[in-house]
Amino acid sequence: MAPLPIELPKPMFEGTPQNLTVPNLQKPLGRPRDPFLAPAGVTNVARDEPVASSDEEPIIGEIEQVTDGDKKGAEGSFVELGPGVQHVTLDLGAPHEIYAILFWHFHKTARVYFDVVVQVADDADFTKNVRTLFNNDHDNTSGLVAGQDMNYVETSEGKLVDARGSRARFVRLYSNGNNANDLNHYVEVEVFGRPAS
Ligand SMILES: [Ca+2]
Ligand SMILES: [Ca+2]
Repeated sequence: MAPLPIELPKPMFEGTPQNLTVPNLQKPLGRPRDPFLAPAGVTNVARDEPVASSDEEPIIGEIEQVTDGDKKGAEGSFVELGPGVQHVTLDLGAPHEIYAILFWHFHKTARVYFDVVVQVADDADFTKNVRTLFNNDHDNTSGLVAGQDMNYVETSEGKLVDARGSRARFVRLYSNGNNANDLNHYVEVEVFGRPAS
């Protein structure tokens, strides 16, 4: 086992604001995230892989920015999807053993994105062998299934979800606006894994 080779973007703000009035909000750790251990040799297998979206005509930017390797928080480094429930689906091209999914919706300012759900599946339409790895839609607004995970504040560290070695080709992330507006954003999604044997 070895720590994931995570490369973080430059922070856009210091600390974590305490004045966010969001229910069920995870308390900030107050220090860098602990290293995440996975089998040695696991890398980001999502880089430059194709992405589909429920909003194929983003308001700002291009869907391809989800996996282009640019993780900067600045204007021009995120794609903006329309209001309400939207999702992006990454195609890894072949089945992989997935150990972690790391994603940044937006980290220019501190925000909380709502109804964040992360799933993996064997098919692009998410009908075969769907597994939910993270879900903070506690009241099932999105109609997938109610989740138990907490809301969290976006930072330059991104959100890391333990995928526990799940075998899958497709990764999907849902969101439903954020505490600043109804829109949905992605700076980058990384999938740490290796080809399934
Ligand atoms: Ca990007
Ligand atoms: Ca909800």
